[in-house]
Amino acid sequence: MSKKNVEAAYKLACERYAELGVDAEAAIKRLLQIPVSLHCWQGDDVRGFENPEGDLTGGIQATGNYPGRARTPEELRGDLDFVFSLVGGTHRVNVHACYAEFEKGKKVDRDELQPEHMKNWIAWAKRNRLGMDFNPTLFSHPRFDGFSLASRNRKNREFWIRHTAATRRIAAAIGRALGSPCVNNVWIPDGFKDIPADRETPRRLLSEALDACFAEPMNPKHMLDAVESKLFGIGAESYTVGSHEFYMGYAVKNQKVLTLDAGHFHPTETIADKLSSCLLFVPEILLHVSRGVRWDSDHVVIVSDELVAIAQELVRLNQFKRIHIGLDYFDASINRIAAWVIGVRAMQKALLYALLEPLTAMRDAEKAGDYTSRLAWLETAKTMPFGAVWDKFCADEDVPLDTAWLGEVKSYEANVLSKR
Ligand code: RNT
Ligand code: ZN
Repeated sequence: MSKKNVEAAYKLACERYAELGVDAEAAIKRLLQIPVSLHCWQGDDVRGFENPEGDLTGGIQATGNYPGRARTPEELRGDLDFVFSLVGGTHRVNVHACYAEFEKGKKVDRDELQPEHMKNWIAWAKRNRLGMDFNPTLFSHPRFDGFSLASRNRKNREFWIRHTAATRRIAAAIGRALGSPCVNNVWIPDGFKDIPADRETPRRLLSEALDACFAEPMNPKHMLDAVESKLFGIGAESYTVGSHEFYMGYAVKNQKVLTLDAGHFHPTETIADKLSSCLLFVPEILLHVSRGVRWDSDHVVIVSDELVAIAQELVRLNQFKRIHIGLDYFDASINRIAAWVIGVRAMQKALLYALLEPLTAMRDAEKAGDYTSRLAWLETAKTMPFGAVWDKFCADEDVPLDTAWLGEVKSYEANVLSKR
């Protein structure tokens, strides 16, 4: 579509939205201020750089073998650079500890990681004006015995405590260097395939282990601790140590950031409804926006009803400073760059859609007890010219429209990915 047509369609759209009391220009401005944290692990199927040829060895799984995954830090950052050229707005990058880099012959195990092992990521983020988030990697490692921080094996458990403590120092160094707090998210796969005889001991061990991990005081200006629950995992169907109740309790008691992953609840539960409750009791929330299909399948995020519900709740709560938006999925069955681009753009589209809803009219109707009008307004929004505003956002950000980015990804595939 020509620039002229984008502008013409946008002008008409602004007039239509104004009739509903909605300021489309203000919606675009607000969208520009909402950072989305891009997960680096979509680019290489969560493999990391410790053992690049090796497969994942436990606790997490990616499916698919589409060619062209990033094999080195340079390839991964290069792919991310390309993704950033296709998405507008403000962003952060979310990196796992297993993406640390070592000089030749100087590899250390995860419990000895230092900020210097992330220096290339930090320098790259700085150059690109990106914030960064971080995660201890508590899976795919010989010390993972089906359990990590909740392991009954004291040596293993202490190894994972040292690792998590090390990542907090790294996260603080990242946050200090980039001038923006780095959220360090703890997720563990620990659990049992079959019915446990003792559900309590692993949870007590986890609670004590977390206390040990978090013992060193950190400046919240530099880093924030987050904890992520899960309902079940493959091979841990009957019992997951770090359940929602566990971490909700832990985060409330210790005032930690609570991570809500859209794929980590029963399929009919939506995290959208959880935000307003959690925010009353925990200081901040980290979202892992994902798309479960029947289970926590980590499908690429699209503009689904669930995503729109999350975005609506974010806009209605209007507490963007307390809610960090991160993406978390890994699809190795399609072009990985496209997977990133579709997911980030979907998140932004859902936010823009929510920012363009006639919220004042809906709230007025609700206050007056007029639920008929509230429902009617909700439906009216669905046929408004949302796409014209989205195109204008993309055009202003100098990124391709929805009709054009795929062509660029296909060329990148032909020129870069297919040579790997
Ligand atoms: C796994 C969790 C976790 C991971 C990342 C890689 O079910 O969602 O957040 O996806 O740490
Ligand atoms: Zn997650």
